[in-house]
Amino acid sequence: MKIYIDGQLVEKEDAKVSVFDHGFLYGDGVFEGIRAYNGRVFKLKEHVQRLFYSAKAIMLDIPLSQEEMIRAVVETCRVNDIKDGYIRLIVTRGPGTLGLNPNKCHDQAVIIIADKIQLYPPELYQKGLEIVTVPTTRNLHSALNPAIKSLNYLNNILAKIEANIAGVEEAIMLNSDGFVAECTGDNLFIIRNDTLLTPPLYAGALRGITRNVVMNLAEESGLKVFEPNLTRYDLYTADESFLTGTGAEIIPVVTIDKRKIGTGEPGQNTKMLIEKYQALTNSSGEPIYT
Ligand code: PXG
Repeated sequence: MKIYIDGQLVEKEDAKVSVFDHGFLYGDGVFEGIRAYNGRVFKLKEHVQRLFYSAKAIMLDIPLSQEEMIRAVVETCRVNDIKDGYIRLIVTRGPGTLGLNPNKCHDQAVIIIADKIQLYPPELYQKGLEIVTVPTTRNLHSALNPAIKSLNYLNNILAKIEANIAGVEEAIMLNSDGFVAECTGDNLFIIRNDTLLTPPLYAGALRGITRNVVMNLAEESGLKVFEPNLTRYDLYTADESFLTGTGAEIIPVVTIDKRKIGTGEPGQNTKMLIEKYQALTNSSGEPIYT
């Protein structure tokens, strides 16, 4: 496997960052998780744009243009013979001193890993997920805005630990007002009648790229789409629920805090959206091989 690091494609064993890198010392950096389907990188432009927005928010200069980053991702996929894969894009503040002052860092590291995709077990998609709300609330947007996809994921990891302790795979995080924000690595949706609902971004959700695609697919399919504040009561009384994310794609949710959602089986609209999403991922994206 070849890793892109600072403009070079090097063997995995040689792809190393300094222990003084502030990405390692402080989680000072940004990242993206992207997927390739059928020889194409899905929504690459959108992911690269979000990476640059995350970087801008933390005043991190990325030493490439967005177009150069797109070309670097495609090239990294090509040399690794990726047809279906998972791409991790990382930009760190670079090596500095032990103090947290970012001005001491001058050499941002740009890393691109293009690996085989590790799919979730297919049973999860057929049976649906059981998830719970957890005590750890989502970061305040006035503190570390959840829109920034930073290397500091401890907020989400704490919630994931709480989900694991509760014996489930994923956690619903509320914000400090008690409204639903998102899950640890996925956005959350519910369906009631012919309406698709997901929390507004300011409730503390990442501007998910899958979230956006699904909202468009839903509208095209005649569902109404709204982004109101959602309470746990709204979740418990929904007809259907699912999560969206680059890794998970669209995964049905069948219980929340032990309350059955709808019939307790993946819903019809959810299944319809899964089909449409699969059709789209298999037929669009930035070509790796021309
Ligand atoms: N919320 C959070 C906190 C995320 O980290 C999403 C929502 C969904 O966003 P996208 O743009 O992917 O639809 C994410 C993305 C992993 C992994 O390894 C997690 C994500 C992406 C890729 C891999 O768990 N989360």
